[in-house]
Amino acid sequence: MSFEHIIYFVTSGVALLSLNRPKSLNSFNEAMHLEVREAFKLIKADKRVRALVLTGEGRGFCAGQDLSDRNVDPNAESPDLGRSIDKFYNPLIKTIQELPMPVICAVNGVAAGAGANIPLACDLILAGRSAKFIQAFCKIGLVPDSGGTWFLPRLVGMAKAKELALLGEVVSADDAVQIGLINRVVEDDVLRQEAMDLAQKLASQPTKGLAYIKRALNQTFDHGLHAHLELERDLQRLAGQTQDYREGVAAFMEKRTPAFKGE
Ligand code: T3D
Repeated sequence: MSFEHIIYFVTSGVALLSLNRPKSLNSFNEAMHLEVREAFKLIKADKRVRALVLTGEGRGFCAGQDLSDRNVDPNAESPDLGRSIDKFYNPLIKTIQELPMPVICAVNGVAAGAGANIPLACDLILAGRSAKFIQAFCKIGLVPDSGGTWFLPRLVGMAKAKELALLGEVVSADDAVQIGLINRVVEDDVLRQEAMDLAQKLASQPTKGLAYIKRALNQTFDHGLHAHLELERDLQRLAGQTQDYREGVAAFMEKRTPAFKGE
C-alpha cells in the first residue's frame, strides 16, 4: 500500500509510522488522518508487528490541526470542531492507547496543539534535543484536545498542567523530562535509531504480557484499589495462558535466554 502523507514500513518486528507533511510541520489535514488510520489497520492485522514507533519527517513532529483547512471568515458558518474531534482525534488517541503492543513516540522537533498531546497517549516518549512541546490551543481560543486535559494533570500534576494549558509556553525537551512529561532526551541525529533500537528490544519481549501491562497501567486511574486488584488478577490469568509465559519460566529454569514469540 502506498501513502502520500505518511511513511510506513515494518522491519524486525517494528512498524515505523512517520508523519510526512514537513512543509506544514506535519500538521493534520483530513488526508493525513485517513492515512494514519489506514496504517493502524495494517499494524493491527500484521502478526509480525510487535512494537510501533511514531515520529515525523523534517524539523517538526506535528503542529496539530492544519489551520489552513479551517474557514474562519467572519461571514462563514462556524466549523463544527467537535465533529473533527469525534471523527479523527479521539479515535486516534483511543487506537494508540488500545493497541496491544508498546508504542514509542520519537518527537523529532516541535510538537504543538494536538501534536503535543498525541505523544502523551503513547507508552514511551523519546525526544530529540531540539524538540519542544507547546499546548498551543489557548493561543487560538481552543481547549487542549487529544486527551491533553486528561494526560497532563496525571503526568505533571494539576498546577503544572494548568500552567502549560493556560499560558501555552514552550517547554524544551530537557524541561519536559524534568517535569515528567516525557521519558528521555537524545541527540537529534540519533533519535530515530534510538527509538527503533528500543522498539526492537520491546518487540523481542513477551508482546501479550506487555500489552496487559499497558492495559493495567492505562486503567489505573479509572478504578479504586479493589477494582484494580481484580483487573490485575484477570490480566494475570490471561498472561499465564500465553506461550511466552511458559517460555519465560522454562528459560529461567534452564538458565538460558528466552526466545519469546509474542504468542
Ligand atoms: O480544528 C480541529 O479539527 C480541532 C482540533 C484542533 C487540534 C489542534 O491541534 S488546534 C492547534 C493547532 N496548532 C497550532 O495552533 C500551532 C500552529 N503553529 C505554530 O504555532 C507554529 O507554527 C509552531 C510553534 C508549531 C512552530 O513555529 P515555527 O516558527 O518553528 O514555524 P512556523 O514558521 O510557524 O511554521 C512553519 C510552516 O508550517 C509555516 O508555513 P510557511 O509560512 O513556511 O508556508 C506555517 O504556516 C506552517 N504551519 C505550522 N503549523 C501549522 C502550519 N500550517 C497549518 N497548520 C498548522 N497548525
